[in-house]
Amino acid sequence: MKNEPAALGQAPSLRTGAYWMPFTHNRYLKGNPRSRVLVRAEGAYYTTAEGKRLFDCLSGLWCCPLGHGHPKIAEAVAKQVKELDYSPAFQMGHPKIFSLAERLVELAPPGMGQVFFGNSGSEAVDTALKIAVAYHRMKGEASRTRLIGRERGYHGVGMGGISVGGMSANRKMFAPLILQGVDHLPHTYDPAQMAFSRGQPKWGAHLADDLERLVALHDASTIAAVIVEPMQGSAGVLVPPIGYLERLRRICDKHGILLIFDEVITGFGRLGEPFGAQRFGVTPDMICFAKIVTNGVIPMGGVIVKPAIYDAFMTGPDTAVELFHGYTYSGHPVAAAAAHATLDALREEDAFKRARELEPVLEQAIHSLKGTPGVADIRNIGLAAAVELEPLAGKPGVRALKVFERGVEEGMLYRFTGETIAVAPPYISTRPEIEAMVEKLRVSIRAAA
Ligand code: PXG
Repeated sequence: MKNEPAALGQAPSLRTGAYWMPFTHNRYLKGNPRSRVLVRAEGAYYTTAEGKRLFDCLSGLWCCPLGHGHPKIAEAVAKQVKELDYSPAFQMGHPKIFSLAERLVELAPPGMGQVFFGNSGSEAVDTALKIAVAYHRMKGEASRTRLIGRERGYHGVGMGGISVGGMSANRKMFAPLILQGVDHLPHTYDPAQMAFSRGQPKWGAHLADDLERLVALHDASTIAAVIVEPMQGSAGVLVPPIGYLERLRRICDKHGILLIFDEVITGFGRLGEPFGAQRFGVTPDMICFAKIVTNGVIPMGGVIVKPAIYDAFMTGPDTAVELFHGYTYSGHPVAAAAAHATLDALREEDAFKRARELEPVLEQAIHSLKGTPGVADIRNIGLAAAVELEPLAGKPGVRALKVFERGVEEGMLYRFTGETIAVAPPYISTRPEIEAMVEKLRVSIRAAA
């Protein structure tokens, strides 16, 4: 945990004005940027422009669980750039993307068949929504156009994603752009019933029955798909109640509605299994993925679909394009090489098992924060946890910001949004590192009172 000499000569004089930073308080950060500028990363640690080492408590933004600078991935990327740096995505392919699709299908729960590639979680979600609507049309049910999301859901920032998403801050500014014909299930979080739950809350499976209410309201013949995150990540680790996802699956089956799991965060071991689908024992019709598929090194996302969905499009003359959708960088060779190396490393390092082993360590440590002044709730599952803070009077969000800033002083890069602090440490973390992450969080919360 030794800090390195300041600046490393890489950010000598920083001009910040031209960069409009995403999901960031630009003015506040630019007032004192240096502690927020990262210049290096290695393993589970970042180094700031001030030379401070920070433990990577959220694995980047949930995407780098194998640690930074992974030699296998770095090597695969470098080799691919020299061998085949780009290959046209339309009407052409390259060997690594065909074999990657096959590997992803194998990793997914039984019954999935094909993979459509994009470059991010947002693209994965918009792709899945488009496939859902087009699928019903191909099947002769063109009236099935309605999409059902969930309150507090986060499905990226595309027009489709914000429409099915359920976070008002991400929607209200863009209200005229929100898709028509979208409805939402209630979220499953009720602190009166489940505060300080460990893993899945016992209460709340019945909330899935709200889908029956929406079917009665709109009629099944108008509904294309339901999209949910198996575990709501961005909303602050909201864990599905026991039996909830099973019930959603049953209701979707009963009414011919496609079930989409947005596994952009829960995919590739975050919950100790390849996907949340396996962790919860529920197989959706489509799985959106991104992030960990390349350990965050090169952008990649996509959708894994059941063969029945793919097959529905494979009609008409075989010289006709079947789906009018795709991106210049769909199945990018360098991303594909990074993904192969990531899947190799996940297997060789027995990473899903490692995540499972660390789950109780994180659970025990994080719940020890119960009783710390200012802590309103603690939730965890897999190698992910969130601490909900009581807002400081008249200053929404400021307590979490203060915890974050103190965390940086303590050598920890926590993720703060609203009143929550989220952690999802790398799978390569050690037990002492996870315990230290939580101890420093205790110190930081106390200091932010
Ligand atoms: N779906 C889900 C479930 C996500 O969590 C996206 C889609 C969008 O992915 P892209 O690659 O387009 O950003 C996400 C992204 C956080 C945090 O701190 C979460 C995300 C991104 C950045 C920060 O919780 N999730």
